[in-house]
Amino acid sequence: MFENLTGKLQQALRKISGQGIMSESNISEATQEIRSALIDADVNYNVINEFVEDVKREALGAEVIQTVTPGQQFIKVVYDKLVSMMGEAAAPLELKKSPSVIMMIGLHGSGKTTSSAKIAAMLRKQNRRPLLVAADIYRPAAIDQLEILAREIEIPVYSDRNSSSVADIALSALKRARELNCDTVIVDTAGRLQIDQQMISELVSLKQSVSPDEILLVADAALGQQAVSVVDSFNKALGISGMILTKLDGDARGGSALSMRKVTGCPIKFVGVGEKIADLDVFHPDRMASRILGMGDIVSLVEKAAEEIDRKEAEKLRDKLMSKDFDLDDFLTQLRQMKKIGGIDSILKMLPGGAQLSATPGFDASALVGMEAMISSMTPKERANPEIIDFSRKKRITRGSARSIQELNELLTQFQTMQKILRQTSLIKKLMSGSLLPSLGAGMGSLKRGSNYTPPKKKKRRR
Ligand SMILES: Nc1nc2c(ncn2[C@@H]2O[C@H](COP(=O)(O)OP(=O)(O)O)[C@@H](O)[C@H]2O)c(=O)[nH]1
Ligand SMILES: [Mg+2]
Repeated sequence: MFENLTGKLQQALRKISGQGIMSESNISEATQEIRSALIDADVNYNVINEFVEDVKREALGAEVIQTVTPGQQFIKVVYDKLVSMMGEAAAPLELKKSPSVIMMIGLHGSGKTTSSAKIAAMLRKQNRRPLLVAADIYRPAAIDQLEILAREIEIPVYSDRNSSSVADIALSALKRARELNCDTVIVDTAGRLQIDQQMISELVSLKQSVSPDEILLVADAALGQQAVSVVDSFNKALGISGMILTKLDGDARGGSALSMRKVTGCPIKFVGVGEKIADLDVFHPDRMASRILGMGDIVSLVEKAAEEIDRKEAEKLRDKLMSKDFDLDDFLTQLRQMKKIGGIDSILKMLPGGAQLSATPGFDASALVGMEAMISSMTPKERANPEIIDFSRKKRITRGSARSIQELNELLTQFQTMQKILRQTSLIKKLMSGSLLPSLGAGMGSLKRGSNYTPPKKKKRRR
């Protein structure tokens, strides 16, 4: 599947991957080719436009990583945007009630019955006890089909060939589930060739009778853009919780897998990749993007290079923190740096004992924002010599940063403490012993809350 799309994307990207400079014109050229590849794959037009704009903007604004080519970096941008187009992360089933109910809906032939059995088999592997329910009462053959599949995978099935009420069947099935000690009920419903009112009202009454944990819409990937309107109508009438795209092993062009999430706002939870029971995959946007691009090696190369830069920045920052002439100006630069390279947490992890600090109750990294505002309102002289900050300077600084005198006092006290401790050569020992950590933690927490800052009590040394 997707061979065509993959081929075209690779062609577009290969041209750019070796290029040493990323200019507006070669980015434009590459995105133009990507655009036409996506159009051919039947991706929704608006989604394509948004995607192309995002890629362009990000590619032009991206900071250059020395160890990879700009072209490779561009591929990573395309990959990232593909992942976010498909929903970032996998969306697991949310089964909360006991027994939980999953309702399978969709057009005739989309793969509801097959997918019901596939999900049952998958859930059993996760140590759940599923019960399949035959609620497609219009075709006896449909009930047979589910029973045969259920027998094959040795999962109990509930059916009632004499009932004409799907809601009743589902309620009786719930009872049966409790008797059999089953924890998940999967209701396979009837579909039609197109959406009609009778089918919808039947599904609505079914929904009302058993209030399902999940309503999964099963759609054939080959439907492409047409599937979007199907999803929309079902969603309006019933509120679906997720989608299963089936027949991705077939000649689907990929457009629905790529754009369904963006267009409908509904996550794709699983994909069907064959007729067999095992042919059901959890939908992982990142893996799918890798597969579609077929350039996973380049993507991980760029990821590694970017991580390396973060590591070096964090090391530089750590050295600075430990150097002797650390003043408020440095503090400000470091605060900004911290934000850029993924927050204080990433630096703390590298400091001896830092992991302990970020786990300290009351420690709140968001207090850094307030600190930044106050230091920004200081003059360079004040930053270099905080001791000259008298009352009138304090009034000016707090006005400029919209903070209280008390907050500023806390910052200064805290900075002094920090500076003093940082100047001591026994810093590492202190960090390791944890005695510095509670003081920083308490200080930052109280700054955030704006309460009185109480100097940290002497803590017993941890072992
Ligand atoms: N190749 C392939 N065939 C599938 C997939 N899912 C379902 N099918 C086939 O599609 C046909 C219709 O499936 P069925 O479950 O009966 O659809 P329903 O009418 O929605 O219940 C059957 O022949 C299935 O074997 C899939 O992911 N890949
Ligand atoms: Mg069926």
